[in-house]
Amino acid sequence: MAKEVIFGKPFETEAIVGKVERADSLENWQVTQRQDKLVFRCALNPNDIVYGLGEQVKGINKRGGRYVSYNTDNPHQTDESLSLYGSHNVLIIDGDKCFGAFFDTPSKVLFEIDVDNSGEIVVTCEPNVKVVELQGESAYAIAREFLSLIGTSYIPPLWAFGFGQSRWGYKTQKDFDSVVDGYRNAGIPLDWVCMDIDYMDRYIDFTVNTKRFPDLAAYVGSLKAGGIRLVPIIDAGVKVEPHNDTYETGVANGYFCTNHEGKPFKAGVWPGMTHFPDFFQPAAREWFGDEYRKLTDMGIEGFWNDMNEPAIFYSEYTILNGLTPPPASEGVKEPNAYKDYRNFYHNVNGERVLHDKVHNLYGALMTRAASERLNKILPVRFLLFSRASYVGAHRYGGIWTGDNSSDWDHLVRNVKMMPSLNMAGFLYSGADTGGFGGNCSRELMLRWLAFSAFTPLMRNHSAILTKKQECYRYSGKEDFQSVVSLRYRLLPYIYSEFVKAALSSDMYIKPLGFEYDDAYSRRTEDQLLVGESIMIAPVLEKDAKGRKVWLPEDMTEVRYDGSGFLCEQVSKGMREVKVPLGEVVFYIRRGKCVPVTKSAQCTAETDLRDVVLLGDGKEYRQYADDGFTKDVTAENIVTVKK
Ligand code: MIG
Repeated sequence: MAKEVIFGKPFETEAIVGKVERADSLENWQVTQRQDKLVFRCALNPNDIVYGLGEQVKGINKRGGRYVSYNTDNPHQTDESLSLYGSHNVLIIDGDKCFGAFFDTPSKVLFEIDVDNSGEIVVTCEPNVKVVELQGESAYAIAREFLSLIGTSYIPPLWAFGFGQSRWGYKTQKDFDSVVDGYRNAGIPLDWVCMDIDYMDRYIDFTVNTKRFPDLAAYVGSLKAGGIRLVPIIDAGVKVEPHNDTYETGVANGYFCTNHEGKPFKAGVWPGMTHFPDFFQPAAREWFGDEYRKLTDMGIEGFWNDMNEPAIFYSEYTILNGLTPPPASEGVKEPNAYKDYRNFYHNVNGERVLHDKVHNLYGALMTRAASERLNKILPVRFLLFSRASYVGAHRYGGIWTGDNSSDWDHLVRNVKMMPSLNMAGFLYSGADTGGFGGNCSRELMLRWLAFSAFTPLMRNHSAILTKKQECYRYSGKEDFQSVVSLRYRLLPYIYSEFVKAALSSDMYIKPLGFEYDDAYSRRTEDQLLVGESIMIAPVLEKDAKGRKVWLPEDMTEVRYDGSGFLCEQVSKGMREVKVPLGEVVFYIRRGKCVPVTKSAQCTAETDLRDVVLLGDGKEYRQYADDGFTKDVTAENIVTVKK
């Protein structure tokens, strides 16, 4: 059983919900005190692989890197980035001996993992921390133990496994109509469209700009009838403005974070000056969560929570000190927002707690606020994903990986990050397909879609002022029909594998090394296992006609070209594969099956039970329900035979 050792008085994050034994000292780590910090060290063998850290850069094996858990609005992700939007402090060391550890603290943590070939892991954090030591025979076993300790994943409705289109810059009902029509006319499937900040009245949460949407409820209804759902964004900051109902109620009840004087803290974000809801107060969570009702009352069934690190553009402090607000890019030692994280407080059971000390939990608690309330408000499952997160937030919603770029490097990072996110619990996750910043070429979009077709969250999203990247805008729509329709044909598999992983505390996307122990599989970072049957080897290079694929065993190679599945038995070993744009090649593991259904324009038209099994297995355990019911149980898993 996992053991926990308590140092000082750690903040209760509720990340761990399973049973853990209390111990006096750590088995695998040496602990020293340096000034006011604790330092944990463990030696590495040259061949050890270090897995973990969830939403972080540099690949699956974390050796040779420095990583800081401190949720950051970072629109310039590179392999040198120290912090992204989430903090997932779990490490799994895979070598002669396998062991893992979770450093449970919502304040800043520095991980130095074999930096400059130091041969050791050094973890530095505040003296108040709960360290959970994980045991198991293999890295995979340890990952599963961790998943069972942090609780069952959030499970979205079936439509959230459909394709989503998003762009910062859609403003009016007409803009949304043209997106929906664009997809429908091009015959490219689509299930949902995100509403970014411009649907609101001057960026005020829970309002709708009625000039742009004269009757949102009616509009939501008419789109839903055509199999399309709208998914509005909610930002963390609430505009300071008399008569803004959310603001008034928040102030009257003391639901906002406070400054040094005990007054509501002010920070500048999209709406201008805002207050941040104090999600650490249960009553504030209930109140804010209930605000979502203003939109669910109009038929909305999904949301994305943004800016909840929380992102800060400027504040009274930065203005007073003449600081201009640079983004959290590299080269900038410390984003200005970091200074403000030491300027406001939470009310935790009547005690004033400096935000900096609990920073990494803020976004997670926003997601929890929304999720717990939506669960009460809605009779059906909802879509919810967040930008900022901490371990445990996967019980309440999914995450997307923030502001990436239309760059091949970013596609590679997306691929490598997925298994780490799964290890940290975030099964429902994905990146902005095609890239948020920058201009996405046709080739990059097709390759990226071919990868995202396998990630639970599949959303095309881009930033304002970049080249428009809706699939129907590119030439040669057949290629886009093909790649996106693959997703719909695979829905019985993707949905089943997701639910099975959630119900059994398992990963949905895994590194090859979790199933195969040959030297090559253990080092491969550009191929992944998706569910129990599929191995993918996405094309990740510009101008590539295909790629080299490592087959750790004999498998079925499946080629999809938009019309049908071409299956071929291929042998263990290295293989050169041609993958034209518009085609997708994937592999089915030996003795396994993949159920596929007919193509559809949306999940409402998908029949999960009308399947054909591919692969050389004999049967498949399929999860199938109506896609909405909240009662997701293993009883809905049936065996489908060939
Ligand atoms: O300061 O709402 O990551 O997905 O489109 C930018 C506008 C605010 C950041 C999110 C992005 C979203 C954008 N937001």
